[in-house]
Amino acid sequence: MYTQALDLPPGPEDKAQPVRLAPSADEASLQAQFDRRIDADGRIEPQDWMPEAYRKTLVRQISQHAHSEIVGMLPEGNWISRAPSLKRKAILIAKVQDEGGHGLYLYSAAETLGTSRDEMLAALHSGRAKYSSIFNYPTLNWADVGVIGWLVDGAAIMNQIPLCRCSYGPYARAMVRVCKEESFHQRQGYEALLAMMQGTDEQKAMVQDAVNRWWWKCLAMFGPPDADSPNSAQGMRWGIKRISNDNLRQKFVDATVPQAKVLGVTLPDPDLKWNEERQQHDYGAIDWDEFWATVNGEGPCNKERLATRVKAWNDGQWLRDAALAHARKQQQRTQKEAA
Ligand code: BYC
Repeated sequence: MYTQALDLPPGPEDKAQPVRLAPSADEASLQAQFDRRIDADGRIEPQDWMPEAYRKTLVRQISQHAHSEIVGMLPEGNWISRAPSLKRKAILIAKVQDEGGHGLYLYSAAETLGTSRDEMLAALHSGRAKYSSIFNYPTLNWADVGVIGWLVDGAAIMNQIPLCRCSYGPYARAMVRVCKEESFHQRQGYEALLAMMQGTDEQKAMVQDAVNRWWWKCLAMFGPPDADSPNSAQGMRWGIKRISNDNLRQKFVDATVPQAKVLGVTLPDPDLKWNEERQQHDYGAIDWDEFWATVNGEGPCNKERLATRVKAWNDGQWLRDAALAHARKQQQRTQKEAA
């Protein structure tokens, strides 16, 4: 079920497998069965009947998530050759490799819903598919790599832990492993920043500057406010989303404030303060115009990120061709031996 992109594509003899459709007479009872399972907090598996809108929502969210992982390799990958020590370089290589692995788990999970990896990647390469806004900003210096680990991965974990309880089995199971690795990523980023904060004044200033540039972008990562989030209500009803965009953002702020204190940096928000009544932090206004411009392709690095992915795809064509030719040969040999 968890197919790989290098599986042989269907030949002319293979009939296209239609997405599982329920006979319309049974549709109401299948829908009722599906609703009961969702209400009981049960899991939906690939072979189960599901409403087409549920399938579509999952393909949208999981493929966007997968794209975010592989585009997310680029801002940090940029620093592998310039890491300040062999130890930091080894850690960064492992982290970027993990992100590639997360992309593969997620594309595999999305494929179980009947959409091929080639289709998902074509949507990314043509600019039709979204990926996280956060990866359209540049990594200007080494402190940015630490801040991505601490804040970007920190925000990602906050968003992704509830996805381990997502109603769609393959997505939920993929997220368990992803979250374990993300938690290592977050800690390595924080540790790298702690080291810099014990260094020279210039290093400390680099960390503060990176925090200033990334903080607001990280808050926007959680998506638009609940009131402006068209997909939230249905996503929550289906048990895909468990916690709303605003509630996750709030949890992230509350968790990060004490970490910033230990680190010795100031979060760049004059309105950030503890609200005794709410037992949560108040924080300032997010620039949603900037967020939407970035989501819609006008961020500082959108064009560069997409061009890099398209080039990587084109440069890898020879390898995919060779792997497919090899797989075909193997298949012919197996068929010959079986005859
Ligand atoms: N960037 O109705 P809403 C990572 C879109 S990977 C871009 O709230 P939903 C990491 C949204 O897609 C981080 N677009 O949507 C990797 C929707 O557009 P469409 C990625 C965004 O789906 C490597 C529209 O805005 N994580 O962290 O209910 C290294 C309206 O939004 C963003 C995931 O993908 C955004 N930030 O909620 C380090 C997690 N936010 O599709 C770190 C899985 C919103 O209707 N995804 N949009 O055209 C989710 O949890 C949800 O899809 C979201 C959005 C919370 C992101």
